[in-house]
Amino acid sequence: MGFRHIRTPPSSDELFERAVRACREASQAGGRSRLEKVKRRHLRCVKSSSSLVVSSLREVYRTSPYIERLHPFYRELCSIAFDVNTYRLCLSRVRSVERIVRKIALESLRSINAATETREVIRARRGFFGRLGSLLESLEECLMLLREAASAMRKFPEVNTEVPSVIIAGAPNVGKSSLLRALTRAKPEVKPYPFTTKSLILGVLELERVGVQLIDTPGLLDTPLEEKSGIERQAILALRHLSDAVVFVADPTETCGFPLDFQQKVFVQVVNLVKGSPVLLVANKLDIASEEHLRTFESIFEHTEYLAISAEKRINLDKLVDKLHSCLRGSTKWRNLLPST
Ligand SMILES: Nc1nc2c(ncn2[C@@H]2O[C@H](COP(=O)(O)OP(=O)(O)OP(=O)(O)O)[C@@H](O)[C@H]2O)c(=O)[nH]1
Ligand SMILES: [Mg+2]
Repeated sequence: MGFRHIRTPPSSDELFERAVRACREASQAGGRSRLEKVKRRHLRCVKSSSSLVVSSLREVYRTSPYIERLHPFYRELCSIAFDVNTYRLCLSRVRSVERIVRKIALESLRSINAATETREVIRARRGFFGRLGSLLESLEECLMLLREAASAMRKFPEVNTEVPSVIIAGAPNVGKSSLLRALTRAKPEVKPYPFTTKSLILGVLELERVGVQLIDTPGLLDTPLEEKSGIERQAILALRHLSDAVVFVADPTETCGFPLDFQQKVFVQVVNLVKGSPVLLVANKLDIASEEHLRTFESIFEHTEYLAISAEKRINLDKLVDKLHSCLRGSTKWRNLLPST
């Protein structure tokens, strides 16, 4: 699903101005009598402005994604970014306004054709623009919401939902982005303070000719799910809907600023969220971790199996890649993608 090319719906003022312009440009017409000339001019005016408005409104609802048809990950992302119910109502409102515009245009064309005096022709044309103006004005709130939704969707990460995905999760400042940098060509920001990553960042790791998608996520706090911030919720959505495996990055040195028992609570939350997908626990910053750090780490993480690595100094990354490989090899997505030769 590509969101980059979603068009921005016009405002109602913009649409009305375009309609007036289309009328002006279409108004050159000949005819035998004065009445006939005026009629032809105004018929062309109403026809071209109404068809411009109709096609613009059609484009709005044809190019706006149907939320129901999106992958569950994007569906939930939409519901975080904007009011999905109003979005749906607005799309159907655009449809119905498009129908009404066609109807009032037809009525005006009939009145112009039936007119016996130029005054009547002008009245019919003015009537058309009067109704068109108020119809479009009544649509402004919806067009505004659709514009906001389009601009939010354009910023969505371009996740490939068909390829195996590994989510890199953990508390803030533990080295998640450093790991993505070390394993892929992606260049996420790495800073010595928490909350650097504010959205999902993608990288690709080639494993046996399969491009595995690695997704770096914003740091998670140990708060209950319903209290998560908008930024954290992106990480939750990725874990819930996209993860074929998770690399949970912990920092045994606690230089990240988050104590180990805090990180362990986040770990439990992640394991519960991805029910079913394997979660690989890694202890990062091995280059500065002491024996003591690792012993405390092991006892707080209740002797869960883990791999000690250093993302920055590239220690044990080959072992991590091997582990990921064996986790993903069995997945359906993997089998579907692996070239049969
Ligand atoms: N010594 C050492 N420092 C590391 C290692 N990996 C990451 N760091 C440092 O840890 C800090 C945080 O790194 P990031 O990769 O930005 O951490 P993050 O988990 O993505 O942080 P947020 O996006 O804020 O959640 C930076 O100062 C890194 O240089 C490592 O293996 N060893
Ligand atoms: Mg980061």
